[in-house]
Amino acid sequence: MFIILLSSVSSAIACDYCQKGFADKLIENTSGSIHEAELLSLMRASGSTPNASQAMPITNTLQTNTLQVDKKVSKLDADKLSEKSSDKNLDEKSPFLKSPKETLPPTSYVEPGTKADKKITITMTEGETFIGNGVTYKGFLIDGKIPGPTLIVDEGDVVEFTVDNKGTVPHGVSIHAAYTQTSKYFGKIPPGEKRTHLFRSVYPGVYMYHCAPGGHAIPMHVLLGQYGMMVVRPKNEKYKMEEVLGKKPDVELYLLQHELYDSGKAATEGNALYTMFNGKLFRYVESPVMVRPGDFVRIYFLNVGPNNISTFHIVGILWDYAYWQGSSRPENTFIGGQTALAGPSDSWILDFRIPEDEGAYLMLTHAVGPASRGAIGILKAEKNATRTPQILADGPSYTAEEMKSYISKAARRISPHEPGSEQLKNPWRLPAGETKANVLIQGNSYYPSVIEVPVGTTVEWTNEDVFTFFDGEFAGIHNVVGIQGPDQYASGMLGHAEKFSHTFTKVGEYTYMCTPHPYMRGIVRVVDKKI
Ligand SMILES: [Cu+2]
Repeated sequence: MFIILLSSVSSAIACDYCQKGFADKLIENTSGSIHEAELLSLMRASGSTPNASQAMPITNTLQTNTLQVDKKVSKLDADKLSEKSSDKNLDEKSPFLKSPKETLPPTSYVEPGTKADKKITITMTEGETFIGNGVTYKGFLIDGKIPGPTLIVDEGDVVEFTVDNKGTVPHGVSIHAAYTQTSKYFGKIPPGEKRTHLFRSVYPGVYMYHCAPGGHAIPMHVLLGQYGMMVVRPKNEKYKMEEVLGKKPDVELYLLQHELYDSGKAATEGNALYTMFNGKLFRYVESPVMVRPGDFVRIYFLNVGPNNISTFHIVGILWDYAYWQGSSRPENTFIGGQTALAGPSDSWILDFRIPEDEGAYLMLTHAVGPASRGAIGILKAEKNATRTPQILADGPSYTAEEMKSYISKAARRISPHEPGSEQLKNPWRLPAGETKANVLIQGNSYYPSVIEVPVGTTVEWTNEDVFTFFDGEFAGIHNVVGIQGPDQYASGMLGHAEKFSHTFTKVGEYTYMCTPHPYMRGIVRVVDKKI
């Protein structure tokens, strides 16, 4: 039965699980685990073109409840809320609405068919980009870059948001600026399909958006680089600094801090290999942000993480005003301060002046480890500087020709879910005297992803992914299927803590993959004992 499975796998690696025949053949190769049963039922339900509404055999009752709440809230609009808030009875009952003047905005829910003020489309793919210092990174991209595009809308805008999945695995989106359900519309978009949904921008601020194909795949696609910044600008209210100075900023810098990892194990454990601003190591050291003494500078700061905190600081600058989460409300405005503390997905708007003398101001996270791994930039003050008034948080994008050149010259090619170029700790070699090697399946990758063992060694794979709930790119369930090498082998589907082992009796290089997650690859290099 392994041979039947293997012939199916090697014929079409890109999206095997989309093929109905593949799911049927998988049934012949069962381990009998509960996880495998879940995966098989998911495959049967989704067929070759799964979508969010039909592919939900792992039921989430919470989502059903939320839908009911949505409907109730949708009946409220700003005027009705305003009337209610001036109602004396409500004031007495509510712990929040103490002032008759206090109102709440509507939520982001809008009826289908509402006319949009802004239209946004983002495109999801898997691919490789250049992150500086001679390093390329192969992960998941939005509009061909990491981070994805900076999305800017105004308070009150009805936004028509479209996600176009041009990749080979399911993608989706979670929009933190939306105060309503988005997961059920954008939760799991099959390869080659698009989804569109409307929402209203209600609270001004600086927000994260990220890929969210459901369940275990949400953290995985975030760890792999699919995220970006979305800004909602206030409509009537002004940020305090604009009131005080009577002008708009001279320079606006949208600054997104994020980290990248060399393996799924490192990613799920938070051991970042690189940390950077806007997609490139030391991007604004190489090309400083130019300002003039006396300028009013605004930084839209978002720490995406996805694991580490940031204490953003500029050497020689104090914030005149810092606005929590980018909110323009006076209650969320702080005066003075040396750092902006931001956990993953936290944000600030930071307003300050450039002092009178010329010079360089270092921008960094004062968590010094991450800073030394790439999260440092320079604001350079010169009297006659040529300024760029608005610098967005988009990662750099490259032409196919440029990428070809970067790849050919790369000192290192990082890929958290496959070997890539020879990695930092790889190939891992079996210590002398040992006859068994262990490979972990963690964070949608094999670790170590390349191992070198003497002929006759038994390799045991253990699935260390824990998150097997909810629908979405087949959760944290994995397998091991040989696709190249002198010998053939394939495991059943492995749930959390389940194992598979195979003894390698022939010298050679063996490449294997995970069929539910076809981008996951590993290598076993079997060498003669005498070598
Ligand atoms: Cu994705």
